[in-house]
Amino acid sequence: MAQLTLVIGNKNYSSWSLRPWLAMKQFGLEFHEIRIPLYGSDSSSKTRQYSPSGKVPVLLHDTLTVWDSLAICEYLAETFPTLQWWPKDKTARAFARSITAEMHSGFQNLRQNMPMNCRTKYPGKGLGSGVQQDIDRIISIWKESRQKFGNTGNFLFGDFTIADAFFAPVVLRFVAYDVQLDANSRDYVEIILALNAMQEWINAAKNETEILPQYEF
Ligand SMILES: N[C@@H](CCC(=O)N[C@@H](CS)C(=O)NCC(=O)O)C(=O)O
Repeated sequence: MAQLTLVIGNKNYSSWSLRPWLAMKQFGLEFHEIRIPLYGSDSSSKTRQYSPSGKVPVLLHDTLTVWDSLAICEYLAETFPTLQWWPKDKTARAFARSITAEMHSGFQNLRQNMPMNCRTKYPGKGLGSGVQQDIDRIISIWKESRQKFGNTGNFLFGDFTIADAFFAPVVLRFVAYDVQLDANSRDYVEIILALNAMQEWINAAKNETEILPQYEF
């Protein structure tokens, strides 16, 4: 099997990069990592060496380039079909795909007002227009997933799936901005934070030196 290479942005800020990175770690895939700090003078030219969209993450595998976090996870699910990337049960899988797609295409208010930041805490900040609605919807997604499908484990569908990888950046946003959560969401936040891979990502983020003022308060 050819080597897998994942091109990512800054670990402190790049929420899209975290998703496939975490999924690959959780499913035990070995991969080479290329980190391109974003929004520097040469970031765009460096990113475009790998990414047709000029954005990260990008997966390189043999002669193939896959860009976009969801496309990467779906490609990995097809390439490593013995691993359980999505829930086994069809109903649970449809639900998992729906909430993953909802995360992928939605929650603009949360994204804009509460940028991911692993190393700085901004308690109470970021509650701009529409953010509380996004937070409420995420709390309700986590509750419904775990209640309906999660009784075999701690994650949204019991075992870790792509859906958890997609909500992991939100976990970091909730921690950074000290968002008020219900008991179920607090528990889920702790479960995700306790993953070795998450700790590895956070520690690496803390060691990064780039500061992007547009993502700081
Ligand atoms: N929908 C894409 C979004 C990727 C994206 O927006 N990546 C940001 C970093 S987190 C980026 O590369 N920004 C650099 C730029 O826009 O120049 C995905 O899921 O991968």
